[in-house]
Amino acid sequence: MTTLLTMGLLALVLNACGGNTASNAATGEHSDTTTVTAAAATFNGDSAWAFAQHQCSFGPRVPGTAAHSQCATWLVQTLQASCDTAMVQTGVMTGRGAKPQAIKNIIGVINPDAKQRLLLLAHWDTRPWADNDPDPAKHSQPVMGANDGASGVAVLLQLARELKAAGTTLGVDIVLVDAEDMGDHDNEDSWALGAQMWAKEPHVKGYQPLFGILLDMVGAPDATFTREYYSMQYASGFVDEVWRHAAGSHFSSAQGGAVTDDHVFVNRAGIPCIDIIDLRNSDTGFFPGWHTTSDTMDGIAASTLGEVGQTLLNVIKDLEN
Ligand code: 1BN
Ligand code: ZN
Repeated sequence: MTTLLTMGLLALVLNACGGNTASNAATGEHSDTTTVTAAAATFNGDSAWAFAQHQCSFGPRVPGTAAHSQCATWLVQTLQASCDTAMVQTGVMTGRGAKPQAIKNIIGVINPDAKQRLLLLAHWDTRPWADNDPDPAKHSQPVMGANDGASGVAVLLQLARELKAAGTTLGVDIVLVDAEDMGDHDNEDSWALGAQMWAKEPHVKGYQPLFGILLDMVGAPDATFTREYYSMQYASGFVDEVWRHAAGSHFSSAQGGAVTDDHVFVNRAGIPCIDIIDLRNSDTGFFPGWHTTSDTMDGIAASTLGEVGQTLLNVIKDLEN
């Protein structure tokens, strides 16, 4: 059983997000405007970097820890500041013999009444075990998840802030999913638990956006966003469209491997969803610090976050037309 809690509907602030009406504060006159600045011209990668840093300042965001719960509170507040509505979907997770833990998907909605919608996802939890660390003594330590966790969330928080400033006519749903990274390599269904929960019961009944975009590990200075296998299987046309709007050289036209990431479960629920993920030629197929204690802010480049955020702004601007 999951519950959806709506956190503070700030109706007055919302109008500022909509961007398609104008009022004269001095005269009280109110008029509809036909021109809407679709999206900010330049995405601020430095501000996204600071959002990643802030997440890491709580410590590893492992379900059941104080850092997880404190970060959840901050994420809700931060989405509330930029979105029309913020809500939390809660559930219970069991895994690896641990006692059941509460998990939370944190959701921000922009333009709730718009018919044309885009779904944006990133996972905000971090892996409890650095089981790929070169030092086996560290395998039971948690991962800080600057790249694997905080980077995608940081881009989406900054994007929400910029959409609020610039205005958009598109409906945008930001879903920060929990418990992506609790999985075992021999059990596909043990990954992406928050996304599985959301996919069974989306925050709106009959929810059907145009597309979904998942961000995962989008912060490395040498990131390579190849075309992930499942994204191509389910939504190759949308992969092409997003890559056409790529705002820099980290996007590669090469085919990447297959990753059982959150988007797989969203696709299985009937929503075409792609994964912008750093997939490269390495031992693991991921960045060198993947699931190690080295996944810290030292490995995050504002320029890469900026490129991904700018690409999303470009896509949104195009979908508005
Ligand atoms: C992505 C980031 N994933 C975990 N951290 C998903 C994944 C699942 C990666 C299975 C490899 C194998
Ligand atoms: Zn991971």
